[in-house]
Amino acid sequence: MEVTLFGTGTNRSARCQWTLQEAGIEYAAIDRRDMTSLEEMRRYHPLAKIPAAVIDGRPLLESAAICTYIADRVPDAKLIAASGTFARAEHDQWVAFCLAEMEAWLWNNAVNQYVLPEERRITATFEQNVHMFKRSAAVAEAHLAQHDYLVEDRFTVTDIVVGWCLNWARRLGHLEEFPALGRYVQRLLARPLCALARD
Ligand SMILES: N[C@@H](CCC(=O)N[C@@H](CS)C(=O)NCC(=O)O)C(=O)O
Repeated sequence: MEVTLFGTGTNRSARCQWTLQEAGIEYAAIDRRDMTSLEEMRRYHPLAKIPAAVIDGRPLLESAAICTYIADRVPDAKLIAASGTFARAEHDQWVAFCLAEMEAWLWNNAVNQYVLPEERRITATFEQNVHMFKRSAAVAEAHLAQHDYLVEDRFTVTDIVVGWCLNWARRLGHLEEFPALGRYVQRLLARPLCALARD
């Protein structure tokens, strides 16, 4: 499997770096200054975002899709349940829940704090976004108060995808009222190959 990953560091490309490491796949990592404003990046991601990957010659975008595909391609690494199993449906559930019901709210705040040029930013929904994030985080909190990991009670790629988002929330100070999520993120950070930001 030949993989080129665009994006390094602790941004969302960390999900892909971590999955590749857990799967034991060597890969080429590409990073340049201001990469997301490079026109050339649109060859790999139409919005010039990171991460983007080229896997066996074909471009693939969206961190969760890249991670899921890598996990599927390396079954011996046991990072994901087989397609068609209920555990696989739970993976899809948590990934969709993470991206749509948790990460989107945090991203909206980021977009209006430092991604968009100042004249396009809207600050009126900051508090509401945090409220909506926390409403969903309570769902993950209830699950992780009973389980160490999200699916099959073992570490999987689902934890890599969701863990990145929850670690971002921790760094923003949004996990204080969620002790199980705090413990979960620490459990992930303690893993030797973890690529999440520690600060
Ligand atoms: N849903 C995408 C989000 C990708 C994304 O927004 N990446 C950020 C870095 S973490 C980025 O490229 N931001 C630059 C921009 O939005 O212009 C994924 O999970 O891959």
